Amino acid sequence: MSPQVPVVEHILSANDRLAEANRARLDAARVFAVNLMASPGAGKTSLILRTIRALKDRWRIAVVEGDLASTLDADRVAAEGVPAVQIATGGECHLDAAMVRSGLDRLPLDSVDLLIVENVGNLVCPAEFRLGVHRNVLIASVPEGDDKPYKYPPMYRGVDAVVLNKIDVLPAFEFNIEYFRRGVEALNPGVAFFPLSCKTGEGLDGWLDWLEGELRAYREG
Ligand SMILES: Nc1nc2c(ncn2[C@@H]2O[C@H](COP(=O)(O)OP(=O)(O)O)[C@@H](O)[C@H]2O)c(=O)[nH]1
Ligand SMILES: [Mg+2]
Repeated sequence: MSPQVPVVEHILSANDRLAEANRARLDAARVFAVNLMASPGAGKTSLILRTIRALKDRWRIAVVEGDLASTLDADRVAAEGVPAVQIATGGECHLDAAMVRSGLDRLPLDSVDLLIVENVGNLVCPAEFRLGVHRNVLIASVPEGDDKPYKYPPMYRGVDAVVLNKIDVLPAFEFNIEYFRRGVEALNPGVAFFPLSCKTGEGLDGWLDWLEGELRAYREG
């Protein structure tokens, strides 16, 4: 056995304990939390901005932004008038539960209904680290190609919804939605699936209805 294996297991189980503590904290404040994962440039921030604009009159929203460096995304979110915290991971390719905890420390949780977490752009590492959120969402996008579920299965397996963004550029790409969908279904049967465009707004209603439905069910449960 590799001497590295126990070390990795230790890190993951320590992370799981912190994730449970994050969940307890969110539940105590009745904050419904969603983690968005995707490659760099798939449209995580664009979907967050669209979601904020559509829902902020009905729900109190806050955002935790994860990136290797810079406050660019948090600045864009804050410009919408919602609380935003930027976590600079300093080179780490994913958020972990301790980073999310430091984000929670800096947010007014008692006056938040929906917390959106933008994970670091990466199609591999974020799948390994539980954060304590209530739902995990993967955003794929048309320019990445229709074979990504076949090549990056772990990310697709564990999520509660798959968004396919940038459908406005479908005519410019060889992208077979049925092939993509079959790959997703093989890994995660019945998962919620939302083809949409953050640019044109097409398909956004399906995503917003799902998200709001999950949020309502959580708050009524
Ligand atoms: N054509 C098109 N471009 C998009 C769409 N959504 C996002 N983009 C563009 O894709 C780039 C990356 O978007 P961003 O939201 O920053 O992605 P992130 O890195 O996943 O947060 C930006 O230039 C966006 O304007 C879309 O639906 N259609
Ligand atoms: Mg972003």
